[in-house]
Order: sequence, then structure tokens, then C-alpha cells
Amino acid sequence: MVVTWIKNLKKSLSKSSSVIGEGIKKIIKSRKIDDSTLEELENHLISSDIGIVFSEEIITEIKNKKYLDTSVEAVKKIILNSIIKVLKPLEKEVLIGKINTHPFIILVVGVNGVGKTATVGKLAYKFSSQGKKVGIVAADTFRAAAVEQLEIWSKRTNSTFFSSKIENADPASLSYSSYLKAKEQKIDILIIDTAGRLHNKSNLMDQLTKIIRVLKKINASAPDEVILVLDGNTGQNSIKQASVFKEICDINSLIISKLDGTAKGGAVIPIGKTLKIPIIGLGVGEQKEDLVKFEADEFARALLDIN
Ligand SMILES: Nc1nc2c(ncn2[C@@H]2O[C@H](COP(=O)(O)OP(=O)(O)OP(=O)(O)O)[C@@H](O)[C@H]2O)c(=O)[nH]1
Ligand SMILES: [Mg+2]
Repeated sequence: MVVTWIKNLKKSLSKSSSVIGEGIKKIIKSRKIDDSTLEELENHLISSDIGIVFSEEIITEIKNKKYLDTSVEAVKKIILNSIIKVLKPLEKEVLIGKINTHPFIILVVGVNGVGKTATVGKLAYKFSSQGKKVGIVAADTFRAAAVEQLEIWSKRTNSTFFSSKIENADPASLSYSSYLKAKEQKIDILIIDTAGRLHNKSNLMDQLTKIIRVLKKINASAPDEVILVLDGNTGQNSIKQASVFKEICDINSLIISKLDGTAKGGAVIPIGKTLKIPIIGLGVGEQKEDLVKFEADEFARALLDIN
């Protein structure tokens, strides 16, 4: 199982890793490391989306080693260790079993199109394959298509589906009634999918605030997890999105989606370094299995194409 997700991650990040890894190889190989080589390396790192500040730090680190070992492997190892140092403290697992709230409530938030609904589906699959009883709530009541999309995920993942029969129903009252029903039905984990776009930003934020407020009427510590989904391809913009959401809810985890099929895997580093919010998973495709656990070591190795 472990081997499978590592393979998955490597395959998904193969575009990024070949761009980053090959570039390093080309720059370093058969040249002595001097200032101009380092400048070229720094430019390459910056263009690999790992962030300007971090690229500078890596170059300083290489300089500090006084160019003792100038092989491609040695340079990659320095970069590897620098990435691990940034990302290791951000590893996180959702500890459902250890928390005594029934059901465990997960609220999934993010701007439109980042992959919230797919992430809800992938999480539902992950937990139901662990033998948990999972419920998912279609609190994106703004669009009928969003409700249908989540219903498909509920069938695919064998989870109980909670939705409103009324068009444009109030997402907060739906969340509230779903929470009570889930309690009655002894559901272990209830995952709430939310809207990414409303008429305007303040409507969206008011709606989230209201959902959280009504959940707290049932249990003051709810929701147990607020997961912000970010699209790995949106770079700096992700950081702006996070600060908007942080103003109104206690985001306690990130999932970074769509890391497959693009060369933007490096973007996880500036996101992690700037936001310092724990990362629980990476989205690497559109299927139910395509959520991999976030492990700093494996991620950094996959990114740099190191075995
Ligand atoms: N390749 C790839 N596609 C993804 C991933 N996650 C989501 N998608 C796709 O991205 C598109 C948008 O995903 P949704 O889950 O609908 O995004 P959303 O945030 O719920 O969007 P709204 O409800 O409109 O706010 C869909 O076509 C998904 O299948 C991923 O990790 N990799
Ligand atoms: Mg959605």
C-alpha cells in the first residue's frame, strides 16, 4: 500500500521532477561550481516554482558547504535536505480514532474550481475503505449540478448522502440538520462540501461563518477539521486565497490538488513555507484513489527524482 502511493506520487510528479532534476543535472554536470553556475542554478530553482526566498536559501546553503563535493548527487542532496527541513513540520494525519466526537466533522472550503468536491469524494473513499461509516453533505446548494456531482461521489464511495430537496436551500440549516441525522445514524465522519463561488466574496464568507456557527450549537468544538483546498497550479494566488479564508475560519489543514499532469509540483514548497498550515494530502488525479498522504521525505524525493 505504502509502495503504491509513493509510486503514484512519483508518477504524478514526474513532469515536475524531470524539469527540476534534469535542469540541476544539466547545470552542474561537468562544470566546476562557481558564482555563474550558482546563479544559473538559482534561476532554475526560481523557475521551478519553489519560491525566490527559498531558492536563495538553497544557494547560500551550497556556498556554506564551500563546494566540497560538487557532484550532481551532492547538490541534489543539499536541496533535498533543505526541502525536507521546510516541509517536515507540516506533515499531518487526520486522527479520527483518537477524537471522541461523533460524528467527526470535516468542513471543506476553498475558492471555485480548486477541487473541493473531488477532495470530499477522495476523503470519503479513504475513510470508508478504513471501515468508517461516512456521510457527505452537499452544502454547495448554489448550483444543482454541484449537488448531483456530490451524489455521484457518495455512490462511488459507499457513503451516506445528505442534501436538501429545496433548490438554493440554506447551507447552514442543511449542515445543522445533517449533523443531527448523522448523529442518529451513528455516522463516524461527516464531510461537508461548500460553495466556492456566490454572488460575491462577502456572501461566501458570511455563509461559511454561519455554517460554523450552527455546527457549534450542537457541539462547541465543531468542526473538528477545516480543510482548505488549494490548486497547486495557482502559485502566489493560493497564498492570497488562504489569507482570506483564515480571516473567517480556523483553517487547520491544507490539501493541495491537481499536482498531476503539470510541472508545478514545486509550488507546494512556498505554499507550505509561507502559510505554515499542516498539509494532510496531495491531489494527484480525478479518481477516488488519487489523494496521497503528504510525507515530506517522499515528496521531496519524488520532486527531485532521487530514489
Ligand atoms: N487532474 C486533476 N483534476 C482534479 C483534481 N482534483 C479535482 N480535479 C478536477 O478539477 C475540476 C474541479 O473540481 P471540483 O472538485 O468540482 O472543484 P470545486 O472546488 O468543488 O469547484 P466548485 O464547486 O465549482 O467551487 C473537476 O473536473 C475535477 O475532476 C486533481 O487532483 N487532479
Ligand atoms: Mg464543488
